[in-house]
Amino acid sequence: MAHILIKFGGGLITTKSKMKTVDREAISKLSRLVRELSRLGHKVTLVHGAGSFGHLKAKEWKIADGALESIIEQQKDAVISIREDMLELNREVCNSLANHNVDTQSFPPSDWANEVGADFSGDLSPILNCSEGVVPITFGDVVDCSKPKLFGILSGDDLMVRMGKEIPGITHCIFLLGDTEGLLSAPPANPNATLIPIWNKNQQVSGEHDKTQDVTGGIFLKLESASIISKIVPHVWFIDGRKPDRVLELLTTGTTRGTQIVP
Ligand code: IP8
Repeated sequence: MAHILIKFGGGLITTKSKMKTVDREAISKLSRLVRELSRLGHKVTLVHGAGSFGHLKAKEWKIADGALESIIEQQKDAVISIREDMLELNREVCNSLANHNVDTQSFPPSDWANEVGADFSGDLSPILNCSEGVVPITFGDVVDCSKPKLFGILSGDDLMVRMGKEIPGITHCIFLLGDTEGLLSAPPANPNATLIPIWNKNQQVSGEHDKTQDVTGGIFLKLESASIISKIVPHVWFIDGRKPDRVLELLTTGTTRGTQIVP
């Protein structure tokens, strides 16, 4: 049986441009997928992104830059507020999973992680030792950092790298995306963009990072993260999260429409 580490992209479970708009329909479809994977006997570990529950306020108050003397008081309020918003989004996801008979246990990074980037510090063992039959879930968050930064943004993509590397026995690592079928030859809005079925880090990509809405690294951070994971985890994929059946197809046939990331 497989152990599948899945990230629900923030753009898949929320509308990224509109403050705190959750996509319940998308989350419900993903919950059905997790139930089906569990029913088939696979183990699932989940990460989710922030979308409009994290990036918009983080951008407004420059949280990714760390503490800035001139706006520190507003930043401190924003840190509290973003953490609350992320807990709210996480509750949405967990409630939907519970409605589909999937038991979860949440691990909010602000409780257990420090520093940013894929080598952040924090003990993964509670996630690793989560009870049998319970799906552990964590998410991109604002975490405490050492001085002078004081705080920063830990992306769900960084969590994927640590977890992909350190959770023994992960067979599949899947990034579910909200607006594309996988990695494209050009940004999704370009009508000439075609799907790249298999990718390694020597292949150039002409991506785009929407800095107006995204305080972490967009597609580039995702690619870098997936490339690191592919050295350890056998099956690493970018798949269209609006088509969760493709994950089931991958598990049953060994392939699907999407982008496979190889070392
Ligand atoms: O959406 C970002 O996580 P990501 C977390 O996984 C926040 O990059 C709070 C913006």
